[in-house]
Amino acid sequence: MTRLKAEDIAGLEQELAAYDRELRQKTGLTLRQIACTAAGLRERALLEAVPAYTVAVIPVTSGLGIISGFARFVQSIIKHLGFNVFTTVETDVAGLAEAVAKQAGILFLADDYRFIALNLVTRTVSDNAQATGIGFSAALHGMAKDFHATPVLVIGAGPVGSAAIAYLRGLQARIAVCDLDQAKTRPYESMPEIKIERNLAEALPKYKYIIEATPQANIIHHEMLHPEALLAVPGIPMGLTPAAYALHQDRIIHDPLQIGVATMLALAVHPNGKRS
Ligand code: 2YH
Repeated sequence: MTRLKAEDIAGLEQELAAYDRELRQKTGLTLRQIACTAAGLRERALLEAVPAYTVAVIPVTSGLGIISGFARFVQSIIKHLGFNVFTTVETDVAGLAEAVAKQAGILFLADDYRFIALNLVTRTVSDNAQATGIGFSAALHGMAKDFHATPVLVIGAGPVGSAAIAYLRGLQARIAVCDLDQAKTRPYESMPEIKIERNLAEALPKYKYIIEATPQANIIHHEMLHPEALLAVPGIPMGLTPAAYALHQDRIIHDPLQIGVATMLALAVHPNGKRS
């Protein structure tokens, strides 16, 4: 699992409004609408939840420790969606105590392995990997529209890719999956509706809709991509080479935290307490 680095998120807080405009232009949906669509929550229901919840972000020092700017950026994404949110002064267990003492109803916290949102009212947990998978799928759906006619290739069948596949199945999309690790694609062998692609270089040019959910850098070169390819790229680092990214960037959705965090929040306030 990739651990974010401070440079992955540096400066993005100031660009949130511009990123939201970019999402709207590319997908027809704002960040909040992408999150709500992915979580199966009406946008109005999310906004109605605003007065009911204060959100706290708790920095966690365990493992490799604090990532500079991480908690602040998570806080700014949640604020951008309209919620009252603060970052605790204390970290770890003391931060949890502080968040509850200050009446927070939803807590965001991450160590090196998991990044979760806890809803203390509904006692539910939403998970960043799952939220990222479904959030980027909803964003790609906004860009692509006709998943029934044209198949979607999911590259990487880890937690993010698997969540994307589950979401796409719910949309009755035509799905193909490619992962170098055959153990990761094995669960899909018993699903005849899902095509398993064994060779990325051979598979890529055939697909117009792509979710790139691998932690590998520079595995996708420009020549491998369909000229009209639309890509949702939650993978960090991104699998496209810098040249491929530059040539396709008008057709790519890529961010390190925004869609995942927004979708975690929408899942966390879901009245049916959708669980990861
Ligand atoms: O980046 C990560 C992990 N790879 C989990 C991601 C799950 N999709 N964790 C962030 C660690 C943050 C740190 N503990 C902090 O600043 O609080």
